[in-house]
Amino acid sequence: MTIQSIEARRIWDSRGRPTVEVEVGNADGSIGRGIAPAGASRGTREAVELRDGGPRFGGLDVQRALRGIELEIAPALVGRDASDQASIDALLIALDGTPDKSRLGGNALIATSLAVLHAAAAQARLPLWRYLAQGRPVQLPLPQVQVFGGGAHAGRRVDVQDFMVIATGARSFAQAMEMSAEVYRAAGALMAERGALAGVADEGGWWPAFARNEDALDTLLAAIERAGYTPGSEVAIALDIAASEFGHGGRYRLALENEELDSDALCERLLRWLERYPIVSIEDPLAEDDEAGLIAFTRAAAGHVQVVGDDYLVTSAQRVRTAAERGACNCLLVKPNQAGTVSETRAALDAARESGYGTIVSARSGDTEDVAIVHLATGWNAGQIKVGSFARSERMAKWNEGIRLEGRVPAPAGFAGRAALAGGR
Ligand code: 2PG
Ligand code: MG
Repeated sequence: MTIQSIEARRIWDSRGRPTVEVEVGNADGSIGRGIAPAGASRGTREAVELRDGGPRFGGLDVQRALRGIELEIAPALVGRDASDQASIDALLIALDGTPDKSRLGGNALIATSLAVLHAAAAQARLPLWRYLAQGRPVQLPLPQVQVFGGGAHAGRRVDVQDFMVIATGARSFAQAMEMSAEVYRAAGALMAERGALAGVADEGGWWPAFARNEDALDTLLAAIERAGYTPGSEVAIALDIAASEFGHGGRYRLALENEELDSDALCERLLRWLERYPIVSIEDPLAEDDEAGLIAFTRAAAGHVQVVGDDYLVTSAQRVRTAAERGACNCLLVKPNQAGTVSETRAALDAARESGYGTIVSARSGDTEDVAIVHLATGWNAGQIKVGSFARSERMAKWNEGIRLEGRVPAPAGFAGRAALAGGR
């Protein structure tokens, strides 16, 4: 069955910014749709988004990306078989011709690549997760749910970007949602009692009106307890430090504490947090350019905690292999738009698995109603998923899709649960 049409359009993401949507139509009438999300805290080695610049929409319009799809990508793909993802992605990479996908744009490429994947599943008359599972048993992923947003998602009100919870005691995806909902609600109540409730950050987490980064941790711990859960065994903490946002060249500037730390001092600070709080997962603890720091931190922490690479690994199979050889991180954050195509995303996930790393499929801070990542996380059996907080429909659409899928995944596979965490705490 062949691709008959490719349509690209500008739609709008959860921050009200332009983004790319692609619709692939097959000869049998089945269609697939893909949407590019957008990050705010980005690794420097991510596939580059093509934006127009100029005065319109803060320079963020995507007309050039749409034109590239129309004039170059569509003519090359029409007549090809949507189920041949590998060769279509190879063609997209060759057409673009740059190492960072900056000519046609990572946003154009990932929207197209995802649309082709959806079209292939539609043609096979299968839901995406089932198409990807190819008959293998899969489990619903263990979710990381944000409670407070910070960093680049909250005007840098606090330095740390994501204060999240993991329902380590949950026995199903639906139960993990219930437990996360109670903690999110309790955290909101605590903020309201202090007169510190001030709306939400970009991913729906409560606005981080805190005087110190550690106050957010204390409040998160209090929220877990107020919700009636035992910290650690029932609900644990996950952090995304997103240290590349406040550190370069081994110097880290904590604006809230008005402190400058070197790599060792930040490591020590974070290791102290690991002792004091029930933290089971910590992402980008050091900046992407601080490999020595990441290795040192991993050596000290990876025996009992998941150390996640996002900016540092940028969903690249090659970077995962190198990191594994050098002993940095033990878990990969999988973001399809960092890689730029579905095949490269899958290759990074495979490399992580081969290296004994955990894997977390992740949304971006600028996202849409698209629920594809829930299908990727489930169908690829990634074990974990990160979507943002427990509010705003671009987030809830994904959590709700997970609940739907859980009803369909055949027993006894079920739910990955805390066993999916790397680092074995
Ligand atoms: C991250 C993501 C999601 P962004 O850093 O992990 O929280 O943020 O999409 O802005 O990179
Ligand atoms: Mg991150």
